[in-house]
Amino acid sequence: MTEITAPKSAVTAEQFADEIREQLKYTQGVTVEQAKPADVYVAASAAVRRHLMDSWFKTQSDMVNGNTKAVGYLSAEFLMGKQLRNALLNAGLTEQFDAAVKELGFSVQDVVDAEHEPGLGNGGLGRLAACFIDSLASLGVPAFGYGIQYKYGIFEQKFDENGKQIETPDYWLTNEEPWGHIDYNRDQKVSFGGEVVEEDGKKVWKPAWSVRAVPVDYMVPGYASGRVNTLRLWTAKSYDEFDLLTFNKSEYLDAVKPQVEAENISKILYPEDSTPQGKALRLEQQYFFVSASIHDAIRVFYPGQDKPDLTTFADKITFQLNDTHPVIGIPELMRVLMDEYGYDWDTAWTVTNKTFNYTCHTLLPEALEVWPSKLIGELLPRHLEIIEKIQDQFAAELKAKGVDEATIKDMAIYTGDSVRMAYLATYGGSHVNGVAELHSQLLKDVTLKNFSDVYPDKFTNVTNGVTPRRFVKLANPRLSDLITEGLGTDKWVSDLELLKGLEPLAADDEFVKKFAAVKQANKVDFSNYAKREYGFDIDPNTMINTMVKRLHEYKRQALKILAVIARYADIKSGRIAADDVMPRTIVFGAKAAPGYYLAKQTIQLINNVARVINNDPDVKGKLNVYFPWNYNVRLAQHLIPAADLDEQISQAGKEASGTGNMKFALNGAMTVGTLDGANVEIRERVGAENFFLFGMTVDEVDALYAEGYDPKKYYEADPRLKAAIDMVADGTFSNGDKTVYEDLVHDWLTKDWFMTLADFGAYTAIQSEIEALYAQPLEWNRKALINVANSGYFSSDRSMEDYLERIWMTGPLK
Ligand code: 26Q
Repeated sequence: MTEITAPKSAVTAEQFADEIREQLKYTQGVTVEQAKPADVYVAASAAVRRHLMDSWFKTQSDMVNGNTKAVGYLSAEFLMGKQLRNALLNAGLTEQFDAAVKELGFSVQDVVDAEHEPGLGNGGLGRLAACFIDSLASLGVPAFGYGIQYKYGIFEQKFDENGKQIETPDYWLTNEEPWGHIDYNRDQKVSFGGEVVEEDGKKVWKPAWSVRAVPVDYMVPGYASGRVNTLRLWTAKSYDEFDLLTFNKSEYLDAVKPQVEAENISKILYPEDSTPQGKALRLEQQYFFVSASIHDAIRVFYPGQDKPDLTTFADKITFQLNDTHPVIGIPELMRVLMDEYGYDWDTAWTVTNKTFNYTCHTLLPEALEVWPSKLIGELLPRHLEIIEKIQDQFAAELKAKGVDEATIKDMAIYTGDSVRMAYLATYGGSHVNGVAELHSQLLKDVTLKNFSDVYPDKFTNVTNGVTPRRFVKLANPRLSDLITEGLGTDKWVSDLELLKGLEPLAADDEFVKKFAAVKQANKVDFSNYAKREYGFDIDPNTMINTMVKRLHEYKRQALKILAVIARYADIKSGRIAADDVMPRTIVFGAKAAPGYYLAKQTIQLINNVARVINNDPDVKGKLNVYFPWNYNVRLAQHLIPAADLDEQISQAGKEASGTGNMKFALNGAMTVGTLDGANVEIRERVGAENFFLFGMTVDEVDALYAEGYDPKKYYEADPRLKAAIDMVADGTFSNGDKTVYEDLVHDWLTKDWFMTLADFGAYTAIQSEIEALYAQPLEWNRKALINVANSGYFSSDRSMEDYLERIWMTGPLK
C-alpha cells in the first residue's frame, strides 16, 4: 500500500470548471467559446488564487498576532519561474485543473504555456531566493520575500546568424499577469538626494526627490503546510506632488526631471552577475526596495501605532541580506530609528545589529560591491554620514580589541573614497554565512579573514538547497511516481531525506531498470520538446550531457568546448575508431552579461562548433552539440530530468556553491566535477565511487598561481589540446576567418586565469571512465539512483532549517 499525503482540495473538477467559467465571464468578460488558452490561464490562475486566500489571511494574522519572529528575505532578485503548476500542486488542485481544462475544451499544455515566466533574476542567487521562500512557506515559517518587480526581467537571449548572442528586452508584463496583486493603499515613500541640515542640534535630511514604492504581492503557498506567505515586490511610481519639491522656477524642467524619471527605478534588472559597475541607478534600486521594505515591516508589525516600541523590532522580524545588494538597509534602519523615531545611536545600533544577517555568494574579489562615497553622498547624504560614524565606531572597537593600525585600515568599511558593502554587512549584522562548506571556510580563511579573526562567532555555513516541489515533483513526474512507489509513501516531497530509503533498491536490478526507463522516457520527452521549441533533432538514444549555467570564465565552459573539439578531431582523424565512440549529445545553456566580451565570444564559439559538428557526416550519430537559446527556469524543468551526465567543472575555489549540481543529482544524472562549492558535499554524500571527480584542488590552484602559471606550457605539452586550440585559431569554426576568435585564443595562451589548460588533461582523462561506465547501463543507472537516494540533504527545506537554527533563531508558526 502506498501512502499518499499530497494535498488534495475537496473541490471537484466540475466545480473547478465552474469557477473558471465564472472568472471568464465576470472578470475577464469573455465566454468560454470566445476564450483563448491565455484567457483560460488567467481565469484558472485567479481561481487558484481564490482557493489560497483564506490560508493567506490566516497566515498573516497568525504572524502579526502571534509571537513567532518572522523572516524578511531581502533580495534584489527572485527568479520564480512559472506560477500556475506550483500553485495548483500546493492548493491540491492539479487533477481538478487538468480535468476542468479538458472539459472546457482546451489543451492543458496550451493553457500552461500561456504563462510568461517572470525572469526577475540572473541565475543562482535569484533562483535560490525563490527556492527559499517556497521552503519557508512549506515549513510554516512566517516570512516575507522583499524585492523589486522589474518591468523587464533578465533579457531574452537570441543567437544571430553568426552565433552571436543578441539580447532583447523581456517585457513579461505584456499580457495580464494574474499572480501579482498591486496594493496602492500600502505604498511607501522613498526619497533621494538633497542635503542634511542641522535643526535644533538634530540632523535633518532634506531630500530633493521622492518616488512612490507600491507593493505588488505574490502569494507563496506552502506544500502541505496550510500556510501562504507573501512575496512583496516593489514597483516605482512617480508622485504628482511637484509642490513638495524645492525647486527654483527657472529650473523647472531640471527640477522635475528626477520626478519624471522616478519610474525608471524598477524598470530593468541589471543583467551582470559579477563585477558591479557602480551605477547610480543600481544604488537607487537597492535603496528603493530596502527602504520601502523596512518601513513596510514597521507598518505590518506595529499596526496603527504612532509611537511603536521599536526596541522590539528584532524580535518581530529578522532580515536576511541576500548578498551585498540590500546592505544599504543597515544605515537605513539606523536612520529610521534615529531620525524618524527619535532613538539614540546606541539603541539604534543594538536593534540594527540584531536585525540583520548577511549571506555572501561569491569568492571573486571583483564581485564584492564597493560604492564610491561621492555617489552615496549625492544620492543618500544622511546615509553617508551614518556610514562614516559606523566606521569611526568600528575603528575604535577594533583598536580596543588590540587590532593593529594596518589591519584596521585594511578592514575599513569607509575608506574616504568608497564604501565596502561586504564589510558593512559583516560588521553591521549578527551573522555572516557562505553557501557551501568549502565556500564558508574560504570566506573565513581568505575573503573576510580579518573579520573572522576578530569576530569568529559571527561566521557560519549554510549549504544551499533546491526545492523538491518544483525541481522533482513538478519537473519530473515519472521519477516522482517511481520514488513514491519505491518508498511506499509520497512524504519525501516535504521530507527529502526519506530518499535515503531508495538506497537498498539500488541492489534490486528490477527497480534499477524501472529507474532507467524513467530516464529514457524523459529523454524522449526532452527530444520532442527540443524539436518543438528549437527545431533540434536530438537522438534520445545517445548520452545527454549537459552544461547549463551563466557563462563565466571561472565556470569554464571553455574547458568543455575544447574537450568537445578534441573529441571531434579524434573521431575525424580516426584516432578513435568510429565504432568505439559512445554517442553523445551535448546540451549547453548559458546567458552572458551583455558587456562581458570573452563570455560572448565563448557563446559564439559554442554555436559555431555546434554548427560544424552537427553538419559533418564524419561524426554523424556520434557527437552532437546543441545550444538552446534563452536558458531559463522553464527550460531547466524540461532538461534536467533528461540529463545523463552533468558538468560542474569550475576552477576549484571559484564557484561558491552551485545549485544546478543539486538539481541534476536529485534527478538522477551523474556529475563530472571539480572539488568546488557544493560538489564537495554532493560527492561526500553520494560516495566518491558515484561521482566523476577530476582536476586541481584549491591548494593546487594556489600553488600553481604562486609558482607562476604559464598556459603555453600545457598547450605545447598536450597535442590534443594544441590541436583543439589551433582549430579555433585557424578558422575551422569561423569559415576560415582567423580573426573571429583571436582574442579568446590569445587569452587562453597568455592568461587563462582560471587554468582551463592546466585541467584539460585530467578532464579528458576521466572521459574514458565515464564512457566505460555508460557502456554498462545497469551499473550506470545504479550509480545514478544512488545519487538520488543520497541527495535529500540538498533540499532547500534543510537549508531553511539550518538558517532557522544557526542564524534566525525562529521557527514555524504555532
Ligand atoms: C551586483 C551589483 C550590480 C549589478 C549586479 C550585481 C549582481 C547581481 C547578481 C551580482 C551578483 C549576482 C548573482 C550572483 C550569483 O548568482 N551567485 C551564485 O549564487 C548561487 C546561490 O548561492 C551560488 O550557488 C553560485 O555559486 C553563485 O555563483
